[in-house]
Amino acid sequence: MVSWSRMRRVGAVTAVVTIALGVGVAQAGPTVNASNYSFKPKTITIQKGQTVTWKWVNGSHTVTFVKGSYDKSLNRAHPKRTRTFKRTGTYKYYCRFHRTLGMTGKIVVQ
Ligand SMILES: [Cu+2]
Repeated sequence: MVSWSRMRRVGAVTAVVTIALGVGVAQAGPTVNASNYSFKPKTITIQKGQTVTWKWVNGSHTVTFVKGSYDKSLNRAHPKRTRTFKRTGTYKYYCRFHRTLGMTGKIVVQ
């Protein structure tokens, strides 16, 4: 039998955690490396609210999502791109220059 005071304490801690997450601070997430001619890892799974970072390794690429308007170049001048995923789902993306070479990737947001 859990005492009432203990239940209240657990409730308070839960409230604090919920508020902290609700502030909207992007949580760090995994990094995808973009090189000639692939994204590595090709598929990643993250939690809702996490931020993915794409890192330029070599060549000239884009991070272009199949759905939506996210379309960013990734090259020496722009060696890092980030996107925060607020909704669950599967997000497919590709490089506009090397899509036919199989330079595609997928983010699974749980
Ligand atoms: Cu490319």
